[in-house]
Amino acid sequence: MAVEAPDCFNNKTIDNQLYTILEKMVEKGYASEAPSRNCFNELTIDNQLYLIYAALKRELWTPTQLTPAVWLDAADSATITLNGSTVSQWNDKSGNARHASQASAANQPTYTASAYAGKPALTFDGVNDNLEVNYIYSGDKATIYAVVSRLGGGSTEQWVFSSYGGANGTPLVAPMWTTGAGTNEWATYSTTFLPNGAELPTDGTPFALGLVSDISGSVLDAFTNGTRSAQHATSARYTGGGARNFIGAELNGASRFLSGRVSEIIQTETVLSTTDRQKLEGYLAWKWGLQGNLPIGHPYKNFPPKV
Ligand SMILES: [Ca+2]
Repeated sequence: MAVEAPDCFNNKTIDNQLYTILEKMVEKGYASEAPSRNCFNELTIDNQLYLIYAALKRELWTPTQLTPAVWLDAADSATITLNGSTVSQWNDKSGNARHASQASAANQPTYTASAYAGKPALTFDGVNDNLEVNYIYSGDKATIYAVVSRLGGGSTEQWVFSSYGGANGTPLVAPMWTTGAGTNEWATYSTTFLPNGAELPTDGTPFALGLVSDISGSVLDAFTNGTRSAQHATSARYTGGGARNFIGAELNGASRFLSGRVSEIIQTETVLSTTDRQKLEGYLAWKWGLQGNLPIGHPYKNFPPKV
């Protein structure tokens, strides 16, 4: 995108022209901090240019910075095993080999290369599609973020990701949505639903949802597109049944099927700091074209996070 140069740029010394460039890079997020103008102007032009070059070399931030427990990314086609047009396996990028898979062709989600704005997703039919994730967790702290869209129809309650730790219990990081009982909200599940009060976006509209659970701290926070949409004071775990996790279905993989699309899922076994949570929100927003939905004042509203 071309930007208009300031009128007085050519009247400045080279020192001050370079400093103006560096200031603009800080504003756009390419550099985190500029030295004072006096310090900068005392450097040789070689070193001034090197400072700018080093800032431009900064890489985009990715979830590897969080050491995720599970990371599933539909934009990385190398992680997807197709069975014709459906997906038999979605490989975990965390390095932990917690892959998601489905052996039965009739129950495999469809790979949609251009689900919205040219971006891919796995499409779950709301009838029987689901993937089982090779991951069991019953610790105290967890964060899950997912980029999803709802397609309408199907069960009144639909699970995006069912997290289930068996007899030891699991944190309540199991995003689902419900259109039953007069609600049209996304929620999580304990022994009852915990709706977050956030209306679901229009069917077909992708959005980023997040759940942060700290059992020992009795905190369960919900986030929608970078905005905290609910807080629940709860120390509950979900216990009972077998320890299995599914995308697109309830804990047994046999009900509450998702009629919707999933583009990315990231889970950590930590409660993210605000700084890290906002980086994750910024990463997801810019990757999936959702940055316009971040709230005013979000640190990554205007540029993506960098390392
Ligand atoms: Ca099916």
